[in-house]
Amino acid sequence: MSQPFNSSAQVPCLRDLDTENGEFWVSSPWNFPASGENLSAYERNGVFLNDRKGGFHDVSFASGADSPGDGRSAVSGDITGDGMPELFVRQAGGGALLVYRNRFPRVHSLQLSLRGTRSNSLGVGARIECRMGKRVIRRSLYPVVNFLSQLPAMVHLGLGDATRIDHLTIRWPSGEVQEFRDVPVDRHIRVREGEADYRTLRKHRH
Ligand SMILES: [Ca+2]
Repeated sequence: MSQPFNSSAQVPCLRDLDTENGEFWVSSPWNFPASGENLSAYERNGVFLNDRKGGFHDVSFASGADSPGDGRSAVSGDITGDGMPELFVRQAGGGALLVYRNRFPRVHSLQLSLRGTRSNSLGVGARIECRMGKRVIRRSLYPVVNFLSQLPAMVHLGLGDATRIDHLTIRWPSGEVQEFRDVPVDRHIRVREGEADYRTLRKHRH
């Protein structure tokens, strides 16, 4: 349509609809949620579990998050304070916002926030490397992760059964590199660029 930001615009249907076969027409795209129609044709959302061997398991039904709604974005973040991120799904039909509490078996984790001094203040663009024995996890801090959705500017590291981090390395956008050894887990820590010690903001609830 020629005026996508005109919320009162109406576009007439171009031909007769075959309603018996489920065809529908919504004359303004702003009216999809109100009309109850569903652009995804009630296709169910999918959830896939990383098996850490290069594959994924389809756990859509088992997770309970296989909503038939018209999903637009999904992000995850821990709102219960136990270190296990919840799943948030924003939909245009079938419920505007779905929140799925994380009931997977508890694993160890670390939340890491950054405060830049030479770099930008939230450390956006920093690269984080986490070593535990032979296992290495690499993440970048980018708080924008999905369509019209945003998470706090932190990195959430799922650590499995590891109870300590041998080496935690932060490569700041400024080029500064900081390394910490033998870092305890199950907490939210904050690292300030250039400071020798990190600060523990909160320990995860048990
Ligand atoms: Ca949680």
